[in-house]
Amino acid sequence: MICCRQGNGAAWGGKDDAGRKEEGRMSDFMKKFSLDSRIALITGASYGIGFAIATAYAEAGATIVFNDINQELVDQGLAAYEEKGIRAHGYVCDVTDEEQVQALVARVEKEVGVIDILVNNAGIIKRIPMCDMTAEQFRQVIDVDLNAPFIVSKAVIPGMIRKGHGKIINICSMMSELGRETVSAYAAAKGGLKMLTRNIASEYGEYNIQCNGIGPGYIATPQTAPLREIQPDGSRHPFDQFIIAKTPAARWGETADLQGPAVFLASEASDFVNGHVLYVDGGILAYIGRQPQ
Ligand code: NAP
Ligand code: GCO
Repeated sequence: MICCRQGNGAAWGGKDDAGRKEEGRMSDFMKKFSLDSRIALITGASYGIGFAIATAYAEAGATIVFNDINQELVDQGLAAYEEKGIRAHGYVCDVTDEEQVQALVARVEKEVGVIDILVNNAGIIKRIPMCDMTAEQFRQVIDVDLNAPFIVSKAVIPGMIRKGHGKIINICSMMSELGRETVSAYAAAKGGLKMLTRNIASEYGEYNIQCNGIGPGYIATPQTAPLREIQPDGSRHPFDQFIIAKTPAARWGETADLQGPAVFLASEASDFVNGHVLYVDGGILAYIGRQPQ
């Protein structure tokens, strides 16, 4: 089978030995981006970014396993996946509870199979001025956004080692690099998550496990809805306008913007990418910001 690089993109489709393009066949090169026969656990994926990543993984051939914090959300998620023609496996599990996580992974390995891909997506944020924040509130954010990725990664790595490969993707943030008012706990957690990503990459790379991060910019999900509320006078939220000015793409991200990067980092195409945080931010981190008109 010949794979040639022509301007018409023929390199992406297979050609038979007679040089005829075989319609619909995926070239050997493109198979590197396939997730066929892979089992992917995406935490907190009943909706939002996790749901979008999971649907992309299903499209790429993976079996989808997700958890959420209560049965109602899991059922909501199962229905949402079914609406997209995806038969997902949903489980109730609080990712901050090590016993629940260990039990979840054992049950998934028994009912579905050993996990090949983990996306540590579940997360919370509390927007409170630091000096008004209680230590308990700070701890709650660290618990979900940093301790939980440690707990879940620790639970799935042994299976990945047995299998001889694994992909761990931590959902970081602009706050892995930048601070801002009222998000001290979240920034501390996401900064720590960047370094946990690098450490997992360092410690388990020899087992053919790659651990990378995705750093979304400002994405339109329930988590950022308060920052985009239309004001009583019908104007856009000041923060909404601020983000538009800080983003070269001059728009909020959509969860769909994260799907391609997430598939890449979960596929064999990224087997030599390890310990990297891929920022999917429309250029925010590169940009000083649009000057006021
Ligand atoms: P979201 O809409 O708030 O969804 C977060 C999901 O995590 C929800 O399903 C939530 O369930 C679940 N979750 C929270 N705590 C949990 C726990 N202890 N155990 C299990 N599940 C739990 O957030 P999102 O915007 O999709 O964000 C997803 C991830 O991307 C988060 O890590 C967030 O920090 C990160 N991120 C978001 C943005 C953005 O602009 N949206 C940008 C950068 C990074 P509940 O409904 O019960 O809370
Ligand atoms: C905030 C936002 C951000 C985004 C995201 C940016 O209040 O600043 O919620 O933290 O969620 O993390 O990458």
